[in-house]
Amino acid sequence: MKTIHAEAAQLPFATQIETVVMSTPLPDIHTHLYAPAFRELLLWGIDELLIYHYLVAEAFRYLDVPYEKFWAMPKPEQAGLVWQHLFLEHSPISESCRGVLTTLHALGLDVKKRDLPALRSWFAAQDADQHITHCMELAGVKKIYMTNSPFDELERPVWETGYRQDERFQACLRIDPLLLAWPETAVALARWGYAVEAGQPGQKTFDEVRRFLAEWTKRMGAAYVMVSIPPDFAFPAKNATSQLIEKCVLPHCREFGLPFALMPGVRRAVNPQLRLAGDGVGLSNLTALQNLCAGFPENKFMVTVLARENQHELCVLARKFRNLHVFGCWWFTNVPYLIEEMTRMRMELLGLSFTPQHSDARVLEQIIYKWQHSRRIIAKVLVEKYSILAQTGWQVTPEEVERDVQGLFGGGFERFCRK
Ligand code: RAT
Ligand code: ZN
Repeated sequence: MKTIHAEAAQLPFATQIETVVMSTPLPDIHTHLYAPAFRELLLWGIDELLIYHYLVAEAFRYLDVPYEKFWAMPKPEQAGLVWQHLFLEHSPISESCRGVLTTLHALGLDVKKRDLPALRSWFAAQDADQHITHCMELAGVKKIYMTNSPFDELERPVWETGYRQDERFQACLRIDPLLLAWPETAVALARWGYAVEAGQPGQKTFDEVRRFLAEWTKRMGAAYVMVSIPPDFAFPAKNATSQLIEKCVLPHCREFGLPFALMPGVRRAVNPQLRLAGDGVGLSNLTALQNLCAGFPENKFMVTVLARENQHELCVLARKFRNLHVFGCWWFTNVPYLIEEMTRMRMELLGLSFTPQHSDARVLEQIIYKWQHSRRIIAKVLVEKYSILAQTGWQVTPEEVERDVQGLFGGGFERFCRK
């Protein structure tokens, strides 16, 4: 790594740090992207970029088309409407709109022409596989962590018929239906040959759920087990969610040495008519997380929370529990204003022992803008922090800057996973 940034050492201090932050390769530890083996599940191209659910939610602020009419349209028509309302009839200043333009610009496309058909032609001419590598290079992403659900009807068959490993992608086991919709999931598990009991889960069910988790962890080669949870999540509690976590997920993670990733704060389907764009945010009671970290010191928890108001409490919890790794500025917090606030607060409370960002990309090219935007902010905060140290006479060397940035960009996370 030293050689990559050797030239940076010749530059003025702030520029040196920016150069390192902008160019250090990193793993993107949570996305919704898929390896090419999953075929149409890997979304890419201008139409997909325009109908990203973050943009659809914004477009409906201006659109007067009925929801169902919009969803019945073919994707290019939906994309055309989003383009019309969010880019042509209003200036595209929101973070998600700006992201489309950053992405196109980085790919060498001329955004000032505002020529949607020309953009479509450019994307149509790309070779998908080379395009993945190109986007990863532009984003400085060396590994894309996927979100893999055995409960997804389109995804499961790919795993069952033998997924062809792709070095650029890392699987992660997502289990929301198991923990959040037990009665329906019990039926599915029974159908797939797991002898789970109906009703309140008992020991036999716990054993079978662990068998299910073990099989899928091995099949996927999963790096961690993951769930997003609503604001009212409580632990311990007398419900199936709490019992399944304690009796199945935590022992499973201990056995396989995997972190359990928790993403608290999402209120699903606040407006169901918006479909994927219809989820909201709520303040979580992080006592549940405190109980998990304190009660299960042999387990590792990686956590990002959705509510801005929970960010400080999360940092304080991480100061108390070294089995808690804070990561990312998730979804509604992934806007420059909050990324800067959260990154500064995390550095001030946790030093360098956290992972500042993940992309959550759903469309391949989004990794370009999400990382470019975040890296700039992380660089700005780091420059400020090192400058404050310099006022005391403490000087960081270029090697120390590289070490610190590598720690933030995957090094600390990988150490946490290995522990
Ligand atoms: O950020 C998103 O795209 C959300 O829709 C969610 O998928 C969220 O990131 C999650 O993983 O639950
Ligand atoms: Zn996500």
